[in-house]
Amino acid sequence: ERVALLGVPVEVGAAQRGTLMGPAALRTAGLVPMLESLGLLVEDHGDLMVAPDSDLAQNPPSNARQYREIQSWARAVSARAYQLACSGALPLFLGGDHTLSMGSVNGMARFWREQGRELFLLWLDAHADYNTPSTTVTGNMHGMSAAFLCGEPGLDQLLGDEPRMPLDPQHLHLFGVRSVDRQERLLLQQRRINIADMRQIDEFGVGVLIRQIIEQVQSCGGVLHVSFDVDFLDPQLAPGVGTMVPGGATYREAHLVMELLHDSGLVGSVDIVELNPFLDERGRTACTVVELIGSLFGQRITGWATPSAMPP
Ligand code: DIR
Ligand code: MN
Ligand code: MN
Ligand code: MN
Repeated sequence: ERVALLGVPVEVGAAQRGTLMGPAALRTAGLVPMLESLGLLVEDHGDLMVAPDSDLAQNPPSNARQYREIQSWARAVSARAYQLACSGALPLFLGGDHTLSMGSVNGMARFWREQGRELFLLWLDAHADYNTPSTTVTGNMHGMSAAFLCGEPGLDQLLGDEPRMPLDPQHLHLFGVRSVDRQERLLLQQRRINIADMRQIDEFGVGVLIRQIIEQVQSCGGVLHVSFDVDFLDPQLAPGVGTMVPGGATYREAHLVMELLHDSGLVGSVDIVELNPFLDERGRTACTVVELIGSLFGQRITGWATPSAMPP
């Protein structure tokens, strides 16, 4: 299997600078040799660069900070995602802040639509990222990615000539949520977005909840894009993020999520976002994230498959 890495050093979607160093930190933490040790053929496409967009015709929406720069990134990432998917590789996007997904998921959605398969989106995140320019408190665009991808209005010209492929909101699964803004919550309710919040994870466990999502995708013949915001993890485990929210996923919960996703065989593309090496403790978060990517790509504790049934 071929895995195509693409670094996307975008940082202006978040409040804190520093996520532009994310791709470098993941490479320094040994991402490529780790994937190769699993028998994968890794193509590293390096880091994407963008020129400031010349499309200045329309006024940027208010309450969307750094709109023009994000617009350049989103258009370029969407086009590259589509291209990489067409090459037959499994794209792994290294962020960068979570605005990266506005491009990566859009490009993957275009590819899978042409293949006649439905795209599902698993959003591992402390936040819902379901704000629009009308609901946002901060104006930071990384808090708007999931809403944008579900076709919520307010950023309609963001992708320019790049075909926009809005997802069915029922194909989005928010997972690990523990911080939602007031107006954002209303929108999530109105759209009946699927949410496994930390309360549900505490009660039912990640095993049950992830299997439910996998079953939905399987029953539709769908394919899954995994968008992993590093703040999904508990801050004690992953301090290298700009917005730490207590009460996140533990080390083993996160690995189990990744192991189950790998075993499902349904993952077609992945984002790793919001890693901020400037705030990290000597690369600790980057190393933890590389281990988790290992589980997502088939690393096993024993080297053989763990039976999914309970032991007799
Ligand atoms: C907050 C924080 N909901 C916002 N969002 C994110 O700014 O809209 N922080 N994504 O990482
Ligand atoms: Mn996020
Ligand atoms: Mn987040
Ligand atoms: Mn459907």
